[in-house]
Amino acid sequence: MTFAVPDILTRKFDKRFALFDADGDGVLTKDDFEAAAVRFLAAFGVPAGSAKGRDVLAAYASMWNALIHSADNDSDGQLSRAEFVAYLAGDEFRTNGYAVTAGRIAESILAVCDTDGDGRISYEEFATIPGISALPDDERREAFGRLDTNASGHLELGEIHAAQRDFYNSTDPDAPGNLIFGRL
Ligand SMILES: [Ca+2]
Ligand SMILES: [Ca+2]
Ligand SMILES: [Ca+2]
Repeated sequence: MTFAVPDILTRKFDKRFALFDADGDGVLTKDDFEAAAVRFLAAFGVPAGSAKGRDVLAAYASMWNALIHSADNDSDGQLSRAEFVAYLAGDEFRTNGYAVTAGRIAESILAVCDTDGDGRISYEEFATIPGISALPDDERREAFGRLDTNASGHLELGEIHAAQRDFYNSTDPDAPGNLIFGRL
């Protein structure tokens, strides 16, 4: 399969790849996804064995299983950057893959990040997310402000889904969700 992946998508998927590649060895493995889930839970003090913790671990495991099943073109049990980018840019992910992978993660993430239980994500809750916590404050505030499309001062579930969908699907360079992991 050869097709040109739009540059904007390549930049976003490269960024996502680097965030998933917990041990930085340039390939994604099952261990990277487990480590990402564990790191995320630890940032919010959620035990891995709790109901919320198990949901998050299951969501990351499900994303890994979908990726390795669909994207591992050379069947070596791990994902190269090229395999990862080609799958995320391809038709299968865009039509079916998103809901069961990134979409599911969005829902379990809200459950964990919403530490005060008001059903939405405050800036402080947002700033605790690994990957986002490492951004400079001005970049993080810009991202939060753009993602809060109804200017309520919080991110609601609809905004989180929209942000994730923008990030994975949109080729619009000004889509707010492009900034979910910081500037491109
Ligand atoms: Ca592979
Ligand atoms: Ca909250
Ligand atoms: Ca909002």
